[in-house]
Amino acid sequence: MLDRDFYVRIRKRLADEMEDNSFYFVHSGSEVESTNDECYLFEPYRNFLYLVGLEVPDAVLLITKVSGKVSETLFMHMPTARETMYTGSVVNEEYVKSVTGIETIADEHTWTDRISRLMFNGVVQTAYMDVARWRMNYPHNGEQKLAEELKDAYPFLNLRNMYPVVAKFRTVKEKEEIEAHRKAAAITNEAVRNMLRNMKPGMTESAIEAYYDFVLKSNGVKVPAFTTIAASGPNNNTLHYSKNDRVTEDGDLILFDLGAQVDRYCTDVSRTYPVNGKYTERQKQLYNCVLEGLKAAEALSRPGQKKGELQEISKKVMAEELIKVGKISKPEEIDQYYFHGSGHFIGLNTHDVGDTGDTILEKDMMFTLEPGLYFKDEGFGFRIEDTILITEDGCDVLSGVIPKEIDEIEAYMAEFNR
Ligand SMILES: [Mn+2]
Repeated sequence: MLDRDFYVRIRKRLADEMEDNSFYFVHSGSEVESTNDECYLFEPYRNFLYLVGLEVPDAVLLITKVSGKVSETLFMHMPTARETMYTGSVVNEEYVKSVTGIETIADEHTWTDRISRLMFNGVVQTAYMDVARWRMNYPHNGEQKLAEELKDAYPFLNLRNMYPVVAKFRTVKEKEEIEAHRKAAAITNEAVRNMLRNMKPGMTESAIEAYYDFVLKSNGVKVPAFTTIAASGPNNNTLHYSKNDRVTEDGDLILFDLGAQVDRYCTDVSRTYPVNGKYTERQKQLYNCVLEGLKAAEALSRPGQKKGELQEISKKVMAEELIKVGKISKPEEIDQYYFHGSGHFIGLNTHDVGDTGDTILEKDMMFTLEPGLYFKDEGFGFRIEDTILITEDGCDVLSGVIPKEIDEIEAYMAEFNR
């Protein structure tokens, strides 16, 4: 987790958004059964994590604002002595207070009593839930169940959704978050370089990927930000390829789309490298069309720029480059080689929240740019993606140290047994 001051600051900002005589509640999410006695890896609800810093299931943060007075309570299950014996958990009340800055920690079962007391004198008429829904038909989560119970007991309650407000906060990073992002990018850089040092034709995509995983785990990153794509040869052209079981061949390119995470702050990077350390002349020619497209968009990434325009810029430049090399004759013909969006916000999610579609970039926003060109007819494709931080007057490409210039890539790979 980040420094306690961060969470205290964000909760204060949230409380400032609440009207008087109201309360806000956010549920941390629940464990989901997978098979037999196993559960899927726990994924905390990111707005809870953003406000509290703890990854515990079935906890609820309650912020009340009554007659101008703000108070915070965290309802959660404290590990019993027996549970601690099994898991070695260090979680107790003192620990929770010290990492979250929340002064009142309450047993999860006292929620009903607390809400009853809060609602009894009739002063509170508004409650803010925090619900993000990707699909209307997904099962109801803990947050929605709490909201339904409240509405059932207090039908007059004015229920509102704070999710978009918190999502908006998350689009502009605090210094602690940027620090975590920088660490994640540095680990990703080291991990990608470890693959470059060790890969050669004949290895499976997964064996190459293992050199990446080794560096992540060595740096305390237990799981990457998302499932690694290591797509060689014809698999370059499958956008979300993740089988990673093909045996690489001499002359193949391998397209990586990957990233480490630190405190859940993600990196998302794509690179397309020659497995044997050298691009063919044709590969170089077409690779540079994508690279120019990325660089053109990065050059315009600064405060005041419409985020949505950046991908059009990449596309326009790539089309010009493809015309120069004679691959296409009219700009619109690029559509047969380029068919996905280029870039998304990044943060506590790889595809992060808060992009309204007409976002104007501001200092400390973070996003990715990821142009690609996919040539089924040539047997290979490319994607090059960076994780970008908007600065005062431009941008800082956090993943920029991960080799993407052809000369740099070939020189680096040549240092290692080639
Ligand atoms: Mn991406």
